[in-house]
Amino acid sequence: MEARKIVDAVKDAVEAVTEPTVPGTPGSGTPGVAEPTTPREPLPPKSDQGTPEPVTPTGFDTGAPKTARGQQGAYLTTAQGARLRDTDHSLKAGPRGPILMQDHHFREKITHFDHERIPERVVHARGTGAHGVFTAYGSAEAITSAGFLKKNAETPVFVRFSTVLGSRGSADTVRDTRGFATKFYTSEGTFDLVANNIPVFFIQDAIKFPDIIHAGKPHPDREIPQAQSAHDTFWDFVSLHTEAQHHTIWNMSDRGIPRSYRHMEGFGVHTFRMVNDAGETVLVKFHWKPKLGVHSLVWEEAQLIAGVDPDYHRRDLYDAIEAGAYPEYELGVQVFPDTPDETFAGIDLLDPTKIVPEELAEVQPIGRLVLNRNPTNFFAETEQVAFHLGHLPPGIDVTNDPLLQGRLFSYVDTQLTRLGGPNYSHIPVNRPHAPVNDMLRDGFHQQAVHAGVAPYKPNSLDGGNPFETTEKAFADLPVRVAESTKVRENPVSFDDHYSQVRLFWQSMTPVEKEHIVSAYTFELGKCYEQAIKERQLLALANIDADLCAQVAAGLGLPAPAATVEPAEVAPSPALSQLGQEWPADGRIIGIVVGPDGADGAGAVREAILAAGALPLIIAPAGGKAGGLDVQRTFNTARSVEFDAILIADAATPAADAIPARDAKAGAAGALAVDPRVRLLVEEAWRHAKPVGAWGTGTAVLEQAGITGTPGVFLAESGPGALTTLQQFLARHRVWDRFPATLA
Ligand code: HDE
Repeated sequence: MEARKIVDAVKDAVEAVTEPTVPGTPGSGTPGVAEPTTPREPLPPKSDQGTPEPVTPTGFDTGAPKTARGQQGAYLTTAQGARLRDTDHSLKAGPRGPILMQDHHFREKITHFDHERIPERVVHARGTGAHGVFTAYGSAEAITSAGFLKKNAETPVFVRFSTVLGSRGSADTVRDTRGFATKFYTSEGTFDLVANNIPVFFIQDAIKFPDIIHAGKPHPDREIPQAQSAHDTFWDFVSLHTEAQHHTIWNMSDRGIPRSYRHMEGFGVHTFRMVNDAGETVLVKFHWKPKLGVHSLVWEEAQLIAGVDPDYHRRDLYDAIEAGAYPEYELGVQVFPDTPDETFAGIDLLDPTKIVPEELAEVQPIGRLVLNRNPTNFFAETEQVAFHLGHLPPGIDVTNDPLLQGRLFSYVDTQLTRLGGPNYSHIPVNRPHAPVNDMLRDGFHQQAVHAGVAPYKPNSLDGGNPFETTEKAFADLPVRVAESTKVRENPVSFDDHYSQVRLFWQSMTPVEKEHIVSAYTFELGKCYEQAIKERQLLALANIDADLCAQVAAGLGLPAPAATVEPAEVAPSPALSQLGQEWPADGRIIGIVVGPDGADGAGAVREAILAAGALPLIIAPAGGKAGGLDVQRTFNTARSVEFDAILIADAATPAADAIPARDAKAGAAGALAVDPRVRLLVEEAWRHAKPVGAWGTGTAVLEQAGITGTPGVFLAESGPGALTTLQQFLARHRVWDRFPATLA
């Protein structure tokens, strides 16, 4: 009886507060943006939500669908094309009743949703892609018969950039290697150049790949840390398996935290073989060189971005392409004679833990890549693209590098699980642009309706088709395979694990060395096991005593003595990122203005656009500031988004807008500076970015206490500030500010 009363009471209460819902009641939509009742185009993005405006004329008809963001057509249908009246309510036995089994639309919608996800890539799960065009210079014609490398040949490409260790949703700016995989849709068959931004690898033999990846991925018990190498299992493995030390020092250098995918080199890592029309062969290593130069983040900046904007690199690439600031890279090759011992200058070309310094073998440019179109659909293109080292056109072949040999197996194999069967080359982004006439049949997700009755050779029933040919066909080169016995061994030359690591360290400038020391100290400082730290210090001692001593001091541990005689190495200046000047194209400059804009801000903005960089106006609130469109507000802006900051106005806030904790902002009688603007400037300064000001903006620099330090400038006017700024941007950062910032 008591229970019955409670049920009744609850029922009464629920009925009292529940208004009957009437679909389509006027005013039931989102306030201010009512749901359209007749088909129309999607709303354009708001001014502060859009991508930065174009900075260069596009120059290309990229073929991208112009209205690709909408749905396909006006009326909703089932998967079978039947139009639908209602997709918001399931079919029920009365408004309060259970869902009926016969609701085929409900079942189709939910079932498809339940199966929307596919397994993420086992490595390189986090990535982003873009379409582009590769144009050959013709300079490789003498060494390869590949048609796409003939002079002025234009080939469509799809590129996917990635991190290695993190899951699909992990942050972009973690310390890691970056993937740089390019699919050339050549008319002679697809060529995949599946490269990284680091020219060496952790292991010399593919059979060790599961070991290094298991060590780098999160701990199997707690599934932490995500997308990090700063943990015990990673350092346990690399300190024991010392052939990993070369790749590891690249990760600990600024190369491990690129500024963007536009500022990154790419390396094929392995040595490949090229063959020309006369059948002559050479050995080559592939290099991508970014037009904007190789630049990196600083560590604190990378960490902040991982929280503030985990999609930073993805966003940068997308925005740059939408803005017309198309990323460009030059493809180059180092060319070596194809000698029986497969070495060059004493370096074993089959050892993927070794580079050939550019000073010994120049990188010769053979073509130019321009990324000019964003994918229309991330899943369809970027997620489903499948690369494979065995996608080779005639004129390019593999070598016996044992890492490369293993990869030739892995890349097909992994797609079988990830893309659900053997027909992944039928997915639009994977379809070759060359005519396909294979005898592969059936299987899951078969898209082709093959005609004919004889998918076998020899046959007479299909007229003997298809025929083999020697014309423009891939040829297996008659490369000599040494007569030998079966062994599980490496060549002796693979045993040198330290000399090239030392070469890298000694090629760095003092600032870069300081960053490397900080990175090792940070990562080892995150390890719990004392024995692992000590063992890695021993590896560092074998690389360089000074490096070891500095890291040991940071860890508070004794520096061990080397167990290997240090090699005499000649530094390779090409390995350093410093010392050159680069175009400022696509660099992002924040201009802080007040609620009413600022004198000269509009002119500077125009001048920045004309110089090929991207100005973003930062104001106290969104909308307009003195006629300027506001792209960022004091709430949404954070220094890490910008390569430089210009303060046009101190942006004096109303006294009561300053949070109490910042009431001390500014000396008595000085302009009150919004604390968010001060933070913007202080962070930019710590990260060695140029900071300039004019007008009342100079008060901000004074209050931050940075006036008179390198890269901080006061200008008479807006245009004056830009001239000074450009000089700093050409060198990327104000390097003189390190190491005082300890970033
Ligand atoms: Fe990969 N690698 N890898 N790798 N790799 C994959 O293939 C593998 C290696 C690289 O954006 C996987 O489709 C083995 C070196 C890139 O889709 C997998 C070995 C280099 C990408 C695989 C290596 C790379 C991958 C996972 C040691 C630089 C991303 C998903 C022998 C030259 C491609 C996939 C994309 C992806 C295996 C070593 C670059 C499992 C076994 C060295 C850029 O097949």
